[in-house]
Amino acid sequence: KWDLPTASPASNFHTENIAQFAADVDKASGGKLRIQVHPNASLFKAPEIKRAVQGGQAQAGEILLVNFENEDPLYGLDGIPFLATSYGESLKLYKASRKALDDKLAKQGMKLLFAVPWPPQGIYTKRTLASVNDMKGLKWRAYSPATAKIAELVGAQPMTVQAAEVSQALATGVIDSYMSSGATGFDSKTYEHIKNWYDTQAWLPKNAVIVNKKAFDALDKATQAALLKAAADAETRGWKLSEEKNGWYVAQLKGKGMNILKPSDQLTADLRRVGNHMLAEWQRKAGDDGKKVIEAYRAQQ
Ligand code: PCA
Repeated sequence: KWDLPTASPASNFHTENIAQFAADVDKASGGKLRIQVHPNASLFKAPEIKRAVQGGQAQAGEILLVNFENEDPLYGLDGIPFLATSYGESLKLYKASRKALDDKLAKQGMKLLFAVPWPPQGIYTKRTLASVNDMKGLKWRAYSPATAKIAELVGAQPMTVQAAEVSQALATGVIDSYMSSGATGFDSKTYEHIKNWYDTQAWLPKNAVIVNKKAFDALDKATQAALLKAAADAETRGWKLSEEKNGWYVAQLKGKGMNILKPSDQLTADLRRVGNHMLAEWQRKAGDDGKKVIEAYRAQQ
């Protein structure tokens, strides 16, 4: 019996996908491997899940890769604004980086089972934004080093708040803006506090389901095969689900009275400049390994 902690609520599409994955594993292994999913950061908080899997406190877990960019730039690849902005591009970026990602995790005693993107990231803000000048002084919720960096570059005040605490941070006025998907805006009932969402489609960060290597190796061959098959299915299903539910989530926000806004040309150009700056910085930090991944990504375009 395995534990699999996640940070999202049970109703989130990632968690639903993982619940299906666990059910598939149970069935395909003839009940030999039972995976208990712990949603909503109930077992470990989002930033603690990776270390818990590494240390074997949990056999498996779901992490947001960009949370770990300070550990290694590779984890931050899919959080670079405007590098990959659609599901198609995001899949290419994943293909270009999957091996490097799995190798990195292997060095840390883990294994990548599957990864699924969040829907494209837009800006939740009480203010209306004509350009990045209007972002100065925003109380900006960050969920990763890159989203904190954006705040720094546009003159906003970054504050790290995990998704599970966004609702609280909005209610108490600690934050008045952030970038994320329609999914997280819906899960956190952001529409109760913020009226505007700029659909910038800036990047699609991925969640990854990882497993402790020793726990994996301890399974018999047939169970390992069943697990990997269910993981491959979950990956395919998760990418589809993310794309399908993206429209649904945005429609819910609209239904709750939010303005879904197309960013102005000026705002788009300004944000792209921010993205270019961050890509250059990322490439400096990621060195030759990073260069290879970016080249493999560009080669598919
Ligand atoms: N939701 C997560 C990460 C990206 C997303 O869409 C969050 O806001 O924490």
